[in-house]
Amino acid sequence: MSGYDTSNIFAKILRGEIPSHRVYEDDATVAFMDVMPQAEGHVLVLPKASSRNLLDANPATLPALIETVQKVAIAAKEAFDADGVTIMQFNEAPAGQSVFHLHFHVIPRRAGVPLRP
Ligand code: IU
Repeated sequence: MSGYDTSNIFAKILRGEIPSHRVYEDDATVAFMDVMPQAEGHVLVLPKASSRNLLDANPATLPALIETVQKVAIAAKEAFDADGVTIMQFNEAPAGQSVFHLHFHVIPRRAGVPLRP
């Protein structure tokens, strides 16, 4: 598979066709709560630019994206009184990607609490 399908669920969220709980937004990026959180405070960070995943992203869009990942990670760690933050990102279905608009998972972690599957 390759290419960008504009009917993916995150494209619909970005267009405002489906609601989301947005926690951050700027000109280039958006962050919203994951609907099936693997731990309390699980946030997804996306570029507004249409990229299937990291492998096909325009490199020029990446500095803003990683800056938002860092901002959200710091804020989520504080907000959820976490001990650390797991950041994950998957590329193509065999690697675990299920929604084909580039996104980073930002997951606050507490000592001794495993991720939910
Ligand atoms: P993945 O990296 O593509 O595997 O992750 C997709 C994530 O999108 C996953 O954690 C889902 O719980 C999440 N998600 C969502 O937040 N809202 C939705 O409507 C759908 C998936 I579909």
